[in-house]
Amino acid sequence: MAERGDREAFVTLATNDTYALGCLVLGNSLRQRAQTTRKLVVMITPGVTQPMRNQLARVFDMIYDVNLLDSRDAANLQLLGRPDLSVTFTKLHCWRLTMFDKAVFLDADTLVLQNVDELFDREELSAAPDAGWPDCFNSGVFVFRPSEETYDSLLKFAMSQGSFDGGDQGLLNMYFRDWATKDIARHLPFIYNVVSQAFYSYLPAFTQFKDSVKIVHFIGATKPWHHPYNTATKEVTPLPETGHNKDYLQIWWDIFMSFVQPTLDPSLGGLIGELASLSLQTGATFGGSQSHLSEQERKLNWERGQVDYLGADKFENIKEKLDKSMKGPATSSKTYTSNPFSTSIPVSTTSTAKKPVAPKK
Ligand SMILES: [Mn+2]
Repeated sequence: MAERGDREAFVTLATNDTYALGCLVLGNSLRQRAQTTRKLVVMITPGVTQPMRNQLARVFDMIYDVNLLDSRDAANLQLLGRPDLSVTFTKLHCWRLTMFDKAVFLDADTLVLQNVDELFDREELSAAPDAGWPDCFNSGVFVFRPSEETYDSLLKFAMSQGSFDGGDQGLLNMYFRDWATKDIARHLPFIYNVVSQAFYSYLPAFTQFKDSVKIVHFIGATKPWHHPYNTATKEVTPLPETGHNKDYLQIWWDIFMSFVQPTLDPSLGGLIGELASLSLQTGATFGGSQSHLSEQERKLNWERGQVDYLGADKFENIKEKLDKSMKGPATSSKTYTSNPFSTSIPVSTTSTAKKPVAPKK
């Protein structure tokens, strides 16, 4: 019988190259900082390029390809007609990792500060309360048991019930609906999923307990890689209004510069290429602004419920866009470009698919 460490895994998900950056830092935080004895798995969609895939292979024990078009059963085929659920569907694939007895899912925007291998002693579904509505769990960190049966059941549930927030969190909270009341052992302490703005909402508690924090979650549209970083001082400057804690951002950047940046491929374009070209000698400051959110990323964030209310998605901008398209020439259909599967799924603009309005995750 295999060692327990081989039958249990931490699982994360990258839907594009930028989120793959988050996965790389997360993976290194688990290995270098937390010294985990368990396997590391990253699920990737076709939105991740080969060079980034190679990067991920340096850190993760297993790369698991998730492709919506690998339709396997009727429920999958039905989902093809429901692009609003496709991002949700992607995360559910973690239940198909049945080579593992138990697993812990971690969002790509989480960071592990201390060893958390004790999470594998918990049962499905264990998760920490969501800071916004504590009777719901936050789906950025959860313990689960891979099972094809559960996966099918989740898909069927998704098809019939949808998700109240349009994302995986709403769906999983509806599916595991007795989480809040049934068994306190399935409530992970908040220290396993501390939103990095926690110090802002309850400073005395943050001051009291910050040394016991084990996992940080950088919720919201702005991610650690969007903040400006100075290569001479090796310091990150948190963007105002994001509420991200500087100490946590600094740990993220320290891990990134030590273990990820040196091996990034400078030939990659955009944000990744820019990060790969960062030289410690020149003392350059890495950009760090909302403009680093590409149009596609921004749409993906929107779909995930990470709406940039104060920036690009603010009401005036949306209204302006609406006014423009209402005055503009009528178009019969166009390709929906806000999810990783967009290139393959043309969606009529008259689709009644509802826009998700998930809380920030
Ligand atoms: Mn998240």
